[in-house]
Amino acid sequence: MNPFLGLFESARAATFPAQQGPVARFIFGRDPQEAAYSAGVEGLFMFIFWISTFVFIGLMALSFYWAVKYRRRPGVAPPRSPSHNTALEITWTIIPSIVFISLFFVGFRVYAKQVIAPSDAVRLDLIGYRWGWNLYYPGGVTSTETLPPGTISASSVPVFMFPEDTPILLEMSSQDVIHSFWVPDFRSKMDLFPNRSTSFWFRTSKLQPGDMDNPDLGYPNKEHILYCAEYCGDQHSQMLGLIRVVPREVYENFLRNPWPEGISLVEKGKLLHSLRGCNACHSLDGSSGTGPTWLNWYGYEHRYTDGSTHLADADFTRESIYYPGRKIRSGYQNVMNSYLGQINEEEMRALIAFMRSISDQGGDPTAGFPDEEEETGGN
Ligand code: HEC
Ligand SMILES: [Cu+2]
Repeated sequence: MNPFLGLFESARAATFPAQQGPVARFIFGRDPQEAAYSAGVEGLFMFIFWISTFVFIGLMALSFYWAVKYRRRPGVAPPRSPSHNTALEITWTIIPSIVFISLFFVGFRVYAKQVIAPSDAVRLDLIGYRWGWNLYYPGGVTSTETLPPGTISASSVPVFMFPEDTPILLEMSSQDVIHSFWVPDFRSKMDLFPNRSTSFWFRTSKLQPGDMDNPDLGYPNKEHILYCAEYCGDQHSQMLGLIRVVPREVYENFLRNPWPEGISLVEKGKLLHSLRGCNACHSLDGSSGTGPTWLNWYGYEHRYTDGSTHLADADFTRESIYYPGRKIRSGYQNVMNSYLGQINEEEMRALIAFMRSISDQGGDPTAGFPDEEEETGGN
């Protein structure tokens, strides 16, 4: 390490230890425990906080003291101000300079730590969209779990698993507008852009037997809430995720076998409706949102802005999901993104089975895959 940097760093570490003090706890709330999470952001914040507090209290005390000491008194003529004092002027130049320059070095170090990920970090792709997150694990695996509505948000929230005690590098981009990855527990955030990639890294904590943020899981885990910190439209406030740090075996098991055991195609489709964010625009209860409801959609004829009508069958569903701009449903805007390359064949079948299952014209969704046999309903 550069000896100059080392000097400032050890000075900072000696004055402000990595352990969260009572004031830091008051300001930040929950202790992230491991300084690695926050790349020293919290320490840097407290460093600046204490310097500012010290200067503020010092200045206020001195002004008050002098205001009293040199107040106007009857019979005492005001003394002439000194024109200058070399020793004093040098002191008040040099001391603040040292303080500010040290802030630069300490800050730069934290910044560098934060932008340069360790070379052994696990790289994962994170895509932000209106209004949700897709995290792609190796082999195209995506999250298969959501928190039910009402747990931390009015809508369901995807759960993203990460192995414990591992550096994670997220390669991020956005599908539509600017979003921002923000996990308050990590003390830091990073924007996601539609036309550029950005990255964010953090180290997950080493789990202790007592780490049981979700006691129902039966194994140690820590949970952190992920927010979007860049206003991105209607349901920006619901653009949440849950980051769950789990033991390595649990993570590896998930990669091998992402779907819960014995889950049916229809249930899978129902999960995908919230996991892939379709729920932001498509209701299941007949109410229309940004997009048409899925209730009794499949197997019926619908009207489109070019004046045509179409039967909602398997083929048309596939086209609507991969090429949503081709036929715009009357009364709606062309705001749905194409899911080409993001929803694979298995997931498409699950979605179709689910849409059939909630339509009284859908036939029996378990009777076979719609693209493999004659349609049962609507034709
Ligand atoms: C940002 C809002 C939004 C999201 C997210 C969204 N859609 Fe849509 N979707 C729409 C809108 C608006 C329409 C109607 C306009 C059109 O036909 O393109 C639509 C139309 C559709 C249609 C055709 C409906 C019809 O009557 O023709 C299907 C099928 C569909 N979406 C499926 C999905 C699936 C599956 C997902 C999730 C993987 C999804 N949508 C995510 C807004 C959205
Ligand atoms: Cu957003």
